[in-house]
Amino acid sequence: MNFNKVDYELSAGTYEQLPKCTMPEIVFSGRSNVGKSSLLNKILNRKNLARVSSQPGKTVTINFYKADTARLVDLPGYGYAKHGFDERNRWGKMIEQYFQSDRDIRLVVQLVDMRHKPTQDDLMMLDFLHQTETPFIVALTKSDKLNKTEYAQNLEMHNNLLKDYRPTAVVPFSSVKGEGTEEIKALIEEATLSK
Ligand SMILES: Nc1nc2c(ncn2[C@@H]2O[C@H](COP(=O)(O)OP(=O)(O)OP(=O)(O)O)[C@@H](O)[C@H]2O)c(=O)[nH]1
Ligand SMILES: [Mg+2]
Repeated sequence: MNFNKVDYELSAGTYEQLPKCTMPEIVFSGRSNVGKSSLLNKILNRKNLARVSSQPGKTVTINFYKADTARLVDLPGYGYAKHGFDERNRWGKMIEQYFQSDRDIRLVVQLVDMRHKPTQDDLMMLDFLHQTETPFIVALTKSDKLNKTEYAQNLEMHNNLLKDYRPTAVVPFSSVKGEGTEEIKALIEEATLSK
């Protein structure tokens, strides 16, 4: 897969707007503000393809980016406190419809903030991925914000908490330092070639 040749394709805000699945899909999921846009921009070697926001929770659509051999699918961030019940409901419905719309999902990159324990929403998502046997990796974001001791402690904590969900890999990642970029790209590449 050519990571340097990826273009924005479309944003879907309703089920009807989802594109037909015509290619393998790599899905990016995580809570609002976890660093999803930053990770996408980093692996695609772009400054601002996926918009990095200082205002969390702005993304309420599923965004599709097209590469030569796969689509990259950016799910809306969940768990943003200011979203009212209706908005959260809408989120849940969209995600559910996406996963149930007969896709060729090769890999989910689930983002979790390395500094903190997974949230209830993170655990719900991990549980869903595990239950549905969807292949996924966990990117532990903002790794640069931890000192050496915290880094080791939190890596162990996450590995322990995550192991029951059976991720293919757990990768510390920093969009600032670049840590984890090549490993995540290799795992995506491998997933697009699987089957
Ligand atoms: N230090 C550090 N900051 C990061 C990292 N990744 C993201 N950030 C910062 O965290 C904030 C949120 O990053 P985004 O990439 O916009 O997060 P997002 O998950 O796309 O957020 P929403 O789309 O709003 O849900 C921004 O201020 C980023 O600069 C990282 O690896 N290290
Ligand atoms: Mg974003």
